Amino acid sequence: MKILILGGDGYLGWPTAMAFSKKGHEVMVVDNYLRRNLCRDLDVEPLFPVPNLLERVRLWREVTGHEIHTRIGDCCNYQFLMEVFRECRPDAIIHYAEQPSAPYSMLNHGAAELTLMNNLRGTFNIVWAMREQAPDCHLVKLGTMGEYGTPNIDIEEGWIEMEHKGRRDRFLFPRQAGSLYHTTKIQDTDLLWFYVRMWGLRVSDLMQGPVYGLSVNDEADLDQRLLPFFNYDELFGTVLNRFVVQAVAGYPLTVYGKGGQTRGYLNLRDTVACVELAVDNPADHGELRVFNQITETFTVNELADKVFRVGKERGHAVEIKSIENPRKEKEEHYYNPVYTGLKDLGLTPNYLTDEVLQGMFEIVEKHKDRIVRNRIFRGVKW
Ligand code: USQ
Repeated sequence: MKILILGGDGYLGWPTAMAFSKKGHEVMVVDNYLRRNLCRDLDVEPLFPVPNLLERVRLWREVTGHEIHTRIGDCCNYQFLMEVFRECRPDAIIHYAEQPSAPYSMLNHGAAELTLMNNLRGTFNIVWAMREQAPDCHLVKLGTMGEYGTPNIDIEEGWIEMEHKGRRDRFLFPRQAGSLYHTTKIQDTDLLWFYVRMWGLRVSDLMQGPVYGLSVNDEADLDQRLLPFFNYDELFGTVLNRFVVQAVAGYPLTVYGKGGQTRGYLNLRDTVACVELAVDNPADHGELRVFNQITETFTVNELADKVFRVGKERGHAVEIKSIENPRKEKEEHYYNPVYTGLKDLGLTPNYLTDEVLQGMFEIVEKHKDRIVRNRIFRGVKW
């Protein structure tokens, strides 16, 4: 298949590009380096330097013999995007091209505006480019479990049947996000559902939880220049990745508030597997298909305890310290999402075992000297 990966330089995008290329698909990757530039400007660079996209593609070719095509540009630029579509003629589009950080979106007016404009304009342009250039193509869009928030009822897989005054209908599951970033994902879903109804587009919307991990394939394990970004800062690092770095640095694990916040988590390897499953089993014309893309749920305290135990075994002086929560979120709550769709398609999860954590520790320890402590917590308040 011809696979177009938008946002292909990122934490999820690059591993996805390697996976599809390895399987023999024709892959084109687009990125405008937004994430790299924001990290540089805000002094929150990842744990180790990552070669730019053109260098990574060269390396990938050397290691595997496979070609990945690249275009550096912005999905908010409709002309550029149309050119990409004309050139690639995709069978499937994987859309990661968004500002992905909740704390960044709450930083100040400029960051909030960038998040809102970038995420919505990008999605809007993609929908239009599909209609104009590739109406049969399947869009796989990265959404987030955070679209649902933490309601006091079970979270269904995207849709809910409702009975009201004796009549029934099916609706998108109610959504109430906890950051502007998460809100833009809700707005994306609304845009997509509108255009699916109007134009019969084929869309899979993946409601993903926080991702952890670094190991993606044998090639990157051997040549670590092929590894994805690994952010451990408050803005772009996800909680488990942060905790492992904190444990190695001897920085008390930053549990926000009571630590009872529960989320659905997944291994980076499973993100890639889920996206592959979605591409291999496309949505129909006029269908917005939603999957809850998580493999298990944990509270923040449970994650901290795991990192504490494995970190201690490896000889680190790990400490857990609850700090005042900079976010506005429930710290103790009901959380029971359904996540059977991707397993029904064949997902075999890589659960968060001690072995997986040991693997994360191994890589982080190699880069211990690069950890910059003042990147870990700055206290971006909601
Ligand atoms: N948390 C801590 N200490 C920390 C960092 C986070 O207690 O040092 C807590 C947060 O308050 C939150 C939970 O851990 O309750 C998860 O935080 P996170 O920073 O790992 O995840 P989040 O900001 O929600 O965003 C991440 C990704 C985002 C994705 C989302 C999925 O950055 O792109 O959409 O996970 S979800 O959380 O399910 O919405």
